[in-house]
Amino acid sequence: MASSFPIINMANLNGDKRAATMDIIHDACENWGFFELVNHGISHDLMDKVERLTKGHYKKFMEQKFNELVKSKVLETEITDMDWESTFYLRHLPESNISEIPDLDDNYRKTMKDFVERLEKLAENLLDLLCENLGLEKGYLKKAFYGSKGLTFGTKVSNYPPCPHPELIKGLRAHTDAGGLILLFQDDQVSGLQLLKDDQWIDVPPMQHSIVINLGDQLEVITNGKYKSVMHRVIAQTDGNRMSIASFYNPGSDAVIYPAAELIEEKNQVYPKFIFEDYMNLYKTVKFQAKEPRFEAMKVVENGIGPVPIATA
Ligand SMILES: O=C(O)CCC(=O)C(=O)O
Ligand SMILES: [Fe+2]
Repeated sequence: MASSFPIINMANLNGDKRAATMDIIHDACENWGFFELVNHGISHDLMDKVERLTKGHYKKFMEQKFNELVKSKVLETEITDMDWESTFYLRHLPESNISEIPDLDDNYRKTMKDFVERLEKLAENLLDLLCENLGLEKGYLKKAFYGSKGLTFGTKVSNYPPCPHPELIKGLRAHTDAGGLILLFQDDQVSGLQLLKDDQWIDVPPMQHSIVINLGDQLEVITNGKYKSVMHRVIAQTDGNRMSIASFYNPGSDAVIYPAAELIEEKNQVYPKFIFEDYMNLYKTVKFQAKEPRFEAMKVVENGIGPVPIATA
């Protein structure tokens, strides 16, 4: 199937190309962990506004802070405990904290609220497409994420400023995402995001008004490994400031995550059952390491022997 980065034209889900488009999504989830959406239904005007306000906000409130922070860093040898990025976080679900975040004007707050409402709908729609491809009943994945207070949805707003020595520091070190489904609005001019496929780093191509989707560790667990979360990283650039707005559609903190019974063949359950919050607590300490030891550690917890620490050196 797709030998170059998978691009999904969502308009094709409504006509005679539906089956072929669903196949591309399935292949992307199995073999790439990533795909890029066009004609996703979110208005280009809204995306342009989000981009303009985010870039303006960076210039006004973030750029100077970042420059002061990096002034004291000597870039002579490789730096592996820091990323060349400037970020802030917004939470939307279970409760929004947008009104409490400083330095956002009313227009920016409202625009981000509008944008993430559309992203939430898009995420729900996509999860149901995944259910269809997996043979799970509609709504299965949303329900699996739900927990007692509902799922969590948040946005990391990042800028990756120009870097004098991209060979010595990453924009963001390689990792898989811990959660469910990630929706990324990335800069259409300045590139940098790469994913690992067959031991090679492949660029995720910037494309105007597209939304990049990737799968987090929880979807790998729930699908019993049919779908995979994939390592990705951001390479810092010498020129240009890269904007990225990553929204994380994740399980609720007390959601119990485990492989769907329909996807366990011949009792071949290879993934553990755990509470999402326990996974996140582990993830925070080992984010920039391989995911497999995390799954193994959760199995030990499941079997009542743990928790066991993962070697971090
Ligand atoms: O900025 C990007 O393109 C990717 C961000 C990312 O991978 C993350 O925040 O987990
Ligand atoms: Fe990520």
